[in-house]
Amino acid sequence: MPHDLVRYETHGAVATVTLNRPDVLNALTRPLLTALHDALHRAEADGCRCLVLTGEGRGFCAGQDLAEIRADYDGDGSPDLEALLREFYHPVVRGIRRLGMPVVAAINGVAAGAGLSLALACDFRIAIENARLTTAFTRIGLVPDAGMAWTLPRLVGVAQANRLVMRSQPVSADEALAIGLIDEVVAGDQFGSRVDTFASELAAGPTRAFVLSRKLQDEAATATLDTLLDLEAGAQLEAGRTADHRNAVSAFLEKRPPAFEGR
Ligand code: LHQ
Repeated sequence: MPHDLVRYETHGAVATVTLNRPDVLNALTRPLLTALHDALHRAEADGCRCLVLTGEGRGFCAGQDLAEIRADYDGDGSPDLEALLREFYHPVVRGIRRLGMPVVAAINGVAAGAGLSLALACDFRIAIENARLTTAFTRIGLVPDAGMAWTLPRLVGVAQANRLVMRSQPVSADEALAIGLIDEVVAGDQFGSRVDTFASELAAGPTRAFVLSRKLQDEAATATLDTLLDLEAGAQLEAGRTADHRNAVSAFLEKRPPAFEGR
């Protein structure tokens, strides 16, 4: 992994991936996005069962590093943002949505632009109480990217998504919770321990069922009911053949708590 643009640590079955450019609120550069993509694969290779994405310092992520792309605007003034997205952002977004374990965004501070997009691509969002969230894109004359036009309206509805994108005002953690943009707000002194507990609980869960559920719900976004019913039959066939399912049924019938192994 190049340098420590992204820190990767494991505790038990939880991988924590920390964006590590605190001086610029963890703004995203090409090398950082590559390192993030590598870290996702590493968590899978290590057999982890939950991944936490967070930021070093006072920010979660300020989106694309605008200084990095500035040079692209010299010359004829027509930067190829499509190539930047396709080559560096899209693999990360797909990597998160297809990761073989649940993913938690631990939003430790401001999240802006594609930084917010990354948080929205995760399965869960826990924010520190003083976090601010802003789409930021239209403020610099861009459209939402890194999947936000797909994730945002699914979380908060089209009207709120439209307001958040076109007005682009920062939203507090409390407002974000109220509109469904995030799942929890936690006081600063309890943030780390709450994230640890949340992630450990997920890591002790039925990992295959979690991942299949995410996939099914993503597919449902564009499927007809008939198509979705076919997809759910296939997913349930697979879930039904996991050891976790069989063991959990036995545990229920024997009136003891299940012990999931993620397979
Ligand atoms: C930054 C950044 C930053 C560089 C803070 N870059 N340095 C776009 C283009 C192409 C293709 C791919 O996709 C995208 C997606 C995008 O993400 S577009 C959106 C890009 N992000 C933004 O427009 C957000 C820009 N940042 C801000 O509006 C503010 O910094 C926020 C609201 C995030 C935080 O405000 P403050 O808490 O007041 O912090 P600050 O502004 O003082 O920032 C601290 C430092 O971080 C500062 O550097 P300095 O040397 O003065 O201490 C900023 O220049 C630097 N920084 N964001 N995106």
